[in-house]
Amino acid sequence: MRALDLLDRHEARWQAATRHPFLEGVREGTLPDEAFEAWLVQDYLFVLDGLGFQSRLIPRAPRTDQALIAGGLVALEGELSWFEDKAKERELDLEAPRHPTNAAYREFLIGLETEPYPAAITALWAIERAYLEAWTSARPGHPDYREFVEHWTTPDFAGYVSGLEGAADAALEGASGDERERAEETFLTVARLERDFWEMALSSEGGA
Ligand code: HMH
Repeated sequence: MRALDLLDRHEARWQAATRHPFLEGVREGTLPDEAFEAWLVQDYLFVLDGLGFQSRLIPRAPRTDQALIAGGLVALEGELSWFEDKAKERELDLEAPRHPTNAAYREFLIGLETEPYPAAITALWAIERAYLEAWTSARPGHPDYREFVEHWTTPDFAGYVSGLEGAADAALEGASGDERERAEETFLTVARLERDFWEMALSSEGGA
């Protein structure tokens, strides 16, 4: 099994994770402000949680993957500053509580610590690939949101996602049947949580 096989096998669920009315709203400029603001605040908190997950993954990754994951970690830290700037421009408070959907995603990330490495790296690949595809579907993006679309569709980011795919493929290649099953399970959980994340944002009514 290779990472890309998971996309084929679970095409409908992957579509639901990466195509969403939220993203159409970003493309067309029809998104309610509250939805975008709720997404922005919650995604900042998600990236903070991602920083924890990714830093815990480095010591147990094979040597060949450590530079890739550490590079991703540094990019996430920079992304937090970027989110802080974007929140300031919109006068948003980033010290909000996590929405239950985001709290569930956080628990999943924490749980990945006890999953076999092939499952954890497959999850990381799926998380990043989901954003690459989702924001690509919103291209070029309404001018109000264009910088967000550009942020997750750069060649650099696409290159990072390819690197993660290679790491996931290598880990799956050497994985046991049980480990592959765990990887498929974490992939499906990422797909569900990504879809829920868009739903969360779109159903937010003010006071994000
Ligand atoms: C919900 N999924 C979500 N937020 C993100 N920032 C990414 C993936 C990409 O890191």
